[in-house]
Amino acid sequence: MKNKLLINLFFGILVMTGSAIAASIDFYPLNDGYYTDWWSWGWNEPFGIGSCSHVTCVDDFPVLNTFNVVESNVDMAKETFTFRTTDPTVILGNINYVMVSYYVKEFSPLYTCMAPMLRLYNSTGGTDYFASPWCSLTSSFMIANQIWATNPATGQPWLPSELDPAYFEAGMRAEDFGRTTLAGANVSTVWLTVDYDFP
Ligand SMILES: [Ca+2]
Ligand SMILES: [Ca+2]
Repeated sequence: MKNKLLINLFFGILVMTGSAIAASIDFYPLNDGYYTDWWSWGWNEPFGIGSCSHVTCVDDFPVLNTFNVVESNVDMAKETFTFRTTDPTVILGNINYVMVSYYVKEFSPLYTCMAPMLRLYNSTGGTDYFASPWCSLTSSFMIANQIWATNPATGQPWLPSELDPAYFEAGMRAEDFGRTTLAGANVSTVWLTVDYDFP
């Protein structure tokens, strides 16, 4: 409700000025998705009690946290998550892009390659979509971003309803790339940023 009130205030200002303002909203992991091929490693937060589950290994906030991870060096191993939508109706205007961000490093110096992926659902089931793999991961954690400017299932701009946890999962696949580097990565955090314009 607070967000809606803020949006309404902004909307009022925009009507007066007649110009659009870009805004963004972040979404954090909610649950394990369809794929849990990677393995979870590390303690739970905040006090190191118990081991993290897949989703609790990557839902950390602040996002630059290396307390726990999911990792794999198995070629074609997939891992996906659903994301918490604060309230999709706060997105009133056109979505410019959906960006999936990862706090990621290599699995080991020989295993440095993963591809961002989405799993999207419609009435007939789920389909996987892959971006070009990243094969230059290093021993240091870094933020890496994958922008999906349109929904790959439709080729059209994203709609807020398509980001609902029932329809949208994002994650990654360990994969070899031309066999010059081997599949493998270590991911500590995954999150979404939705960039949109107020109408
Ligand atoms: Ca966590
Ligand atoms: Ca983590």
